[in-house]
Amino acid sequence: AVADTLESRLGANGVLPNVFGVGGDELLAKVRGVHIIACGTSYHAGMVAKYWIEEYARLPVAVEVASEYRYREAVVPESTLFVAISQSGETADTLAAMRESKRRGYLGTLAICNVPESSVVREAGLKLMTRAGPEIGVASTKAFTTQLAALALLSLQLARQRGLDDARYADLCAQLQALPRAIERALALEPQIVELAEHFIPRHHALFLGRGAQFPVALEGSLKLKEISYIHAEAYPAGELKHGPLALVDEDMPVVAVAPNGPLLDKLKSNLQEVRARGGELIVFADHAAPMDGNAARGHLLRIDAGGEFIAPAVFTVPLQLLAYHVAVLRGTDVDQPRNLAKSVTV
Ligand code: F1P
Repeated sequence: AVADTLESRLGANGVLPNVFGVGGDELLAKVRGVHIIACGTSYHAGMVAKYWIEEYARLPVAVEVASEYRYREAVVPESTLFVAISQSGETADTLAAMRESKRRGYLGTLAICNVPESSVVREAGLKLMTRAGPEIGVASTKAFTTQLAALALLSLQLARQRGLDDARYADLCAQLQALPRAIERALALEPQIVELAEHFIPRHHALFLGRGAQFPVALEGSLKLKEISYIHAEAYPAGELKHGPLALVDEDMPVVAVAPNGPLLDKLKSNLQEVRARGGELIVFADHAAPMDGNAARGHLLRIDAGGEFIAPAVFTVPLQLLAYHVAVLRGTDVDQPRNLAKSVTV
């Protein structure tokens, strides 16, 4: 699904022309800021994009849940792009936020969506379709990774137009080209993840930690666990632990940490040390190149070849989705039809 979403949009020299529709490139060149609005899993995808667009395009980005956005008087600076992300394109809150945005003086509206004939797509000026195919289960999975692929294309296009240097742009494009293969490598970790899932069976709570662009990935991992296994899960930026959630940590609390390689790794390792000191059971998903010394590696350590810092959030999502899936299977819940949830919330 991710390969399909990138296909015919990313060439050897970067993002191809008119990926966002006719006139899209010209409109994006005028953008001076971005507001992203979505619900649930789609909201988490938007949160990842904030890190990408701010880092690579140096444009200010605000991300908000659609159910709040439309009830407050958001300030819209000049030349701001409104981006609605929705798998179904029929989520009532997202649609209502989009209609409200028309009153608020945006430069334009971009829909990132999986259903071409949906209301969100019909009402947007620019569109970028994800090509996830039909989602069978209620909980979004490939919708999320394809949204990340689409948002990565948007980030690259904005970055290029805002003067990102050639070498960096080429490196980011090469990482994105390699994303489908990196996801396949992550899927191959399934046997190890089945074993990890057993640690959650006698448990009622779990904590997920991430830093930087991996914080929204931790949020998404905890949402998947909640949605399909009914285990209470919370996600925090790892540096927030000491500001409250550390009080929850004891030997009954599995703590899942996403530890990619990069400048935040050392910070994360000291956060993990705080968990370990309180007897928490650590399950660490770490980039294969991330140095995890003896102490940092204590607990359960699973190595992942993320294929680069840019695409790492999309790659690390996969083992977290598999973990939620296998915990749910072991607990005997209905993975495709979780209680109380609907695929598309149209009211
Ligand atoms: C938003 C969403 C999904 C979630 C569930 C309920 O849907 O929150 O992320 O998995 O299905 O709706 P959408 O706007 O992305 O279709």
